[in-house]
Amino acid sequence: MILRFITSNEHKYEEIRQYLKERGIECQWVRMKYEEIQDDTTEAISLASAQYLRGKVEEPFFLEDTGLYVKELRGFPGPYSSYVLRTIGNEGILSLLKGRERDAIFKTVISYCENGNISQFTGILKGRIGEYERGSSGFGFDPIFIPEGSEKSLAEMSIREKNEHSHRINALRQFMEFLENKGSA
Ligand code: ITT
Repeated sequence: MILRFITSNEHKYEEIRQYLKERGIECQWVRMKYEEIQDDTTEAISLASAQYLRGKVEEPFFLEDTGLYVKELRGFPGPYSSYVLRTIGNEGILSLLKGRERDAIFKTVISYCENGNISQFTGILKGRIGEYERGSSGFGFDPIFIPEGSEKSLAEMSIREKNEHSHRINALRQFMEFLENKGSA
């Protein structure tokens, strides 16, 4: 089967494409930027995006919304992650956290739309915010995020290494199980 993935973000597509390719599943990139609502949860934003695209993009399709949640900042930037990256950036987060606890999680919520029905799959990656930016692969917050049990930031990993534990792939695994149980993948 071919899975249609709607995103404007080439890195997200590449991570998902590689994971699916190794499992013999083809991923088709629908490259578009769509309107995203502002809400307090990643789940709600992901769902609203799928509802907005339903009827506009050929089904079945999926998309995902991702946020970085820093415990000490009570979950900030969470659903405001894009805006925060564009404004204060990784350096801004590092200054907010000087001398403070650094626990954080990444959360990805995939929304899959088939025959007008939307199903959601959530994946989490636990870790901490490093003391400074490290590494040059990946994108977004990768240089400041160190997964639990790792010495490296996500930006110091290859896509394959990042995919072993990432929020995105954890959500994708559940999505794949759902399709297998339905007999579609
Ligand atoms: P879409 O078209 O799929 O919405 P986007 O880049 O706008 O692409 P999000 O709103 O889901 O994606 O992402 C919020 C921000 O979090 C965005 O600035 C990303 O760069 C960043 N981000 C998302 N996933 C990440 C990851 O795996 N590692 C580091 N940063 C990530």
